[in-house]
Amino acid sequence: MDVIEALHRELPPDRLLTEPGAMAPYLVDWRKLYHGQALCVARPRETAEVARIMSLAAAAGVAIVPQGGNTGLTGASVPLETGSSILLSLERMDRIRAIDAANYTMTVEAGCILQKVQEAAYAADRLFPLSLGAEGSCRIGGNLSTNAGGIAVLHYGNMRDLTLGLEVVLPDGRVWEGLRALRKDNTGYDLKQLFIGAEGTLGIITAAVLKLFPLPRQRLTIFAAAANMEAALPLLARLRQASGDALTSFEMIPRVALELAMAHVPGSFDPFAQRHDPYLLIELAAGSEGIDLRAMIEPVLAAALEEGLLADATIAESEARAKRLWFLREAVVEAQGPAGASIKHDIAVPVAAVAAFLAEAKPVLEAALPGVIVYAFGHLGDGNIHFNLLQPPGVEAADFTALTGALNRRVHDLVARYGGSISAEHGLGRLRREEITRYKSEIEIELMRRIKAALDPQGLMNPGKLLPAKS
Ligand code: FAD
Ligand code: 2HG
Ligand code: ZN
Repeated sequence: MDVIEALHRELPPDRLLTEPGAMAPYLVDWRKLYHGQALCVARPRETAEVARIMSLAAAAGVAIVPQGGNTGLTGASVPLETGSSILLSLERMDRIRAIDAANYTMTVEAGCILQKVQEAAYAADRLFPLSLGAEGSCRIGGNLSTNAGGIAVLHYGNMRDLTLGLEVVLPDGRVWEGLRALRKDNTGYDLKQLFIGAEGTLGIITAAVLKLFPLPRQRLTIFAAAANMEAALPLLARLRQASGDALTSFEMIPRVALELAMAHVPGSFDPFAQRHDPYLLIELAAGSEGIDLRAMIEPVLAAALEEGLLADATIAESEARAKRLWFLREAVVEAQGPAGASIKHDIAVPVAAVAAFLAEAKPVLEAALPGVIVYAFGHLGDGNIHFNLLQPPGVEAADFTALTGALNRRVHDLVARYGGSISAEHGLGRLRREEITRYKSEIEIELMRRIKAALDPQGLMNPGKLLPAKS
């Protein structure tokens, strides 16, 4: 009996798609760069069903590609064009299994949409702090498998820091029940860390225990115009210090991005009368009403304006205004689509080196491709910049994207010189799986291959992603 026939016996019709039209949305990535093929799309509802699918696939030697919300930016959630794998969508496993407010934890299934998790925590007077532009669509299993970052890493950490336990179905169909809700557990290797950030190459995450935090009673949102990039760093340090480390977001938006947002995304606006570059979107949060965030921060802003570190600054006077300012941050991402083809770089350098990196990188790229738009924005407080390049006017999209390898090389070699990373939060996927061989040592790649071979000896989990092809 072939694997599809066996799956038909296991799963009701709505949980197994084989018709091309029904499968189509699962086979193309968010940016529409990768168009894959699959034998079928399986949509199990329970861990036991995932385990059954995995053991049938293992017995038949068929590869599995896990998928959450399919919002990933590196092509990792879409199967290869060979059409020989099963796409396993976790979307039907979207129950919140438990919220333990006293323990500050919640146990959720991998298919839960991030926003639903945030809302459930809020209803229990708790905060689940992971937050990113795709939060209305991305799912916890995808967040775990990419070790997602987002806009509050500065204070709360990334997905790895927010996870206490996991339930994982291994490639042979056995279930590892690691749903521990402990802050301390030194009983050998921390296995959950292997699956976090593994991009589905080691097993299927089916559930997780997540950390919760006190719900902030106050937030302060500031949109500021820095005098220049160099001025941002002392401001970051002063805000952290003056607020007792209540700073949760420190995002950077260059003028070029605000302009493109205003040109392409309705509802975008310029918060200031004058033009400035760059802008900072800053947020602070305090757990208690007794702390006056505004009184703490206003003198820091006043001093920065006085000294010329800042050219202007506005504090949101209402939640609605704060939302409008955050809308600009999302619009900056959205504006890239209508602006034409783009080449993404998701880089990190030490926070103190961001200004120097940008000052060096920008002219290098502008000289390499005259007219190219350097669209560098992002999580400045984490040293993580989305150093994206947009299609120059007058150059065909195909001619521009043909330069991807050469332009990647310029950016990534410089990143390496600054002791940085070529993927701060989006992962390697298909996009950077070969590129990484230039920047990780042989020993690191070898250790990764050994882990892969130990957990997935048949090489069935998400082939062609994360690990470079063997030469
Ligand atoms: P998918 O795209 O479905 O999958 C991602 C990877 O995880 C794939 O390798 C897949 O095989 C694997 N996977 C999925 N579920 C499982 C599972 N249950 N078990 C094992 N493997 C699994 N990312 C950031 O880090 N920070 C941001 O600020 C950010 N902003 C974004 C804004 C927009 C508008 C968009 C479109 C994307 C953004 N992203 C960001 C990227 C993306 O949203 C994240 O990588 C997110 O974590 C992916 O979740 P997903 O459910 O969509 O995963
Ligand atoms: C963000 O920070 C995302 O908004 C998307 O990580 C970045 O578009 C991008 O390159
Ligand atoms: Zn980002």
